[in-house]
Amino acid sequence: MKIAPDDLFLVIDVQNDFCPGGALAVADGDAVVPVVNRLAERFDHVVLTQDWHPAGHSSFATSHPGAAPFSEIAMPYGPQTLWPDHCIQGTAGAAFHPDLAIERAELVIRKGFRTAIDSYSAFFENDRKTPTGLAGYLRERGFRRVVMAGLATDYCVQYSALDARRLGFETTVVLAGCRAIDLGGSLAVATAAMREAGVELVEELV
Ligand code: VGL
Ligand code: ZN
Repeated sequence: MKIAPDDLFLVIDVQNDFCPGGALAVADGDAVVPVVNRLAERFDHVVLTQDWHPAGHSSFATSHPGAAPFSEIAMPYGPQTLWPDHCIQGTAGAAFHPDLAIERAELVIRKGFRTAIDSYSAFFENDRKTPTGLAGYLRERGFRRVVMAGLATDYCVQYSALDARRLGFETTVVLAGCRAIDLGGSLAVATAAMREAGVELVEELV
């Protein structure tokens, strides 16, 4: 794929808490860092997302007495997986991986900052309705295609890719720059859903 000036590289949640040693570590999560850095150099425009929760966020198992991390509960907006406390605003865990090249990022979009609702997607909170503002930003700047990578393939990358497609952007996910949580087969489900929606899945961007 030739990279065009109206292609955007969207880097999803490459933060310490999703890397080995972090609160919600994704296996091999830090392996995406050099891949993402190399990809970012090839694009004219780069945007980052940052999972950014207040302490006591409703997606944390600790906010629901008796609930175990990785179990699921019903929220007013639908089913919600409960996570270990992670990416708490201002903590080291919420910071970007120290080796992530962030200098060229033109925008950092933070998400998950409302206590009552989680936000996997870079575009909408988990009600799939409340916008983050990213779609308006991308449209106003005239981007046509969104190429993305980051963490985790089956959660924030998947939700962001499905929404980007739904919003009418050409959408590519570079799998070499992604790693999955893979909870109960969620990676296979996510991969099928992205394909079905017309998201282009590639191992590398050639
Ligand atoms: C994520 C679970 C909870 C992600 C964020 O970045 O994929 N997953 N918060
Ligand atoms: Zn989160």
